[in-house]
Amino acid sequence: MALLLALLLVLVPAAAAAPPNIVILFADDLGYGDLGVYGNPTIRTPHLDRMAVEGQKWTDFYVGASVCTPSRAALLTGRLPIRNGMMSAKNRVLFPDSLGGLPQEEVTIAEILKPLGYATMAIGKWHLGHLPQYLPTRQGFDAYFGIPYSNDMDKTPGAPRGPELWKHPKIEYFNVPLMRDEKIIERPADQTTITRRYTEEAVRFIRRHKGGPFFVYLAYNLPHVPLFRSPKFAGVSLRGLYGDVVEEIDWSVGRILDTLEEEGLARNTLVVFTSDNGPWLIFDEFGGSAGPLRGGKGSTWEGGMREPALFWWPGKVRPGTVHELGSTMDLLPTIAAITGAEAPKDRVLDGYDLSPVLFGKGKSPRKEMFYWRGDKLFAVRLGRYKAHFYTRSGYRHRQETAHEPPLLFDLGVDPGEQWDVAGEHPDVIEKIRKLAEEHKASIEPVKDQLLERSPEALTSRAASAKATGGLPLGGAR
Ligand SMILES: [Ca+2]
Repeated sequence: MALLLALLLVLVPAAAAAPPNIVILFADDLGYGDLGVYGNPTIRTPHLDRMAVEGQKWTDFYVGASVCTPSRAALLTGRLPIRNGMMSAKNRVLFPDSLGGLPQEEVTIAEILKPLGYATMAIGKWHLGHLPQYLPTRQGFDAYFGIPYSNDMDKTPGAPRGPELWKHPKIEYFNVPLMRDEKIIERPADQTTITRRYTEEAVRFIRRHKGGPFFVYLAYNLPHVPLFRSPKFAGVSLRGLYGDVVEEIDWSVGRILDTLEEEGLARNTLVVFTSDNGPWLIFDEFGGSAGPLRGGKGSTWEGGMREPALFWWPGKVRPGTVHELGSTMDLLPTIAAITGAEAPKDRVLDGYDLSPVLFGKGKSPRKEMFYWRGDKLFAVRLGRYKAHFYTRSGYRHRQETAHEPPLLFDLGVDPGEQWDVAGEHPDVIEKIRKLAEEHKASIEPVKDQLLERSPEALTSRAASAKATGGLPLGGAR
């Protein structure tokens, strides 16, 4: 008995100190207004709503950029993509003919967790470089299962022209590869079953590593157009095809939460859900909704970069709605703080530790948000105010509009950015101007990773753009 007690005394503190598992669920092009708990009247998301009720729902949570590649780089590194060349004036994202990717010397969340013995897996869309040296397996992930870039890329010559392409998409229109680790295992990827298969991979990985600790980064490649869902989800949503797709993602989230509970891991696992950028509005009902926010994907209006964000960790995350500022760039420092991992100290990080807010012990250290587009700082939020130095719609318009003085919106009362109050607050504008100048001075020039593309691939791409009539799916994203 004495021996048993002594053993317990040794074992109990060790168990209490075990670092938590981390699961990041990252949707693609899901808007601020697309979940039930964020006010969507027709898309049913009971599992995500449950995450919000049992955990924290953030109302002012931002991504690092309004399109895929730079936003993903920001989440995984805790840095603005302008600092590591993952944001470019010319190309907005990486393409199948791109030669660049997230530089090897960048440190990802997976890489800070590896020294602590975490099993790490990336599932889903990567979009940080498809060449071998840029794959997840070279950035701290033990395993990978997913597509290396967007689900609308690599269009085949037989793909139809015009709206037919996204209104009635077929697997064979998009020659997107599905990879396991560093090998292509299926091409074109069967996108109708892809959300289900990502889910099964995640569930299997969690079960296999239930002894912990583990880190799962599951980046769904939907609801980015073209929209696909399993037969089981066909026609289930009042919101049409887009709603079906979001409801399948919600099902997936439910499966993952259930698995954590079934395995007794819920109380030692932080689950985060958010999206990489706002809704792709040029696709009308085939894109999502930014709810009350202005603009969408591709723009620095709130609709482009403010996202749903849910944090779930029963018994640890204090349930409630949080109106403070947060960002995907804060995930790396936050995860470092709660696991004891070491965040890199030899470079500028743009993230903050949000754990005081998650645990109900303090305020968010984040007071500002920088909205970059290409190589230009378009807007800055400081507290409740946001100043736009430049504005430009997400797609279609070729030119930006410069604003002097900048447009100023009080997001506290006007999250839809409708009423310019610059005339009433010259002091606020001066403060933001100073902050913007200091911030810009901290950015050092680096190699543009999105710039280089291979000439042969460009030729076949030009042919494919011609075949699709140069419509949005063939355009620059
Ligand atoms: Ca996206």
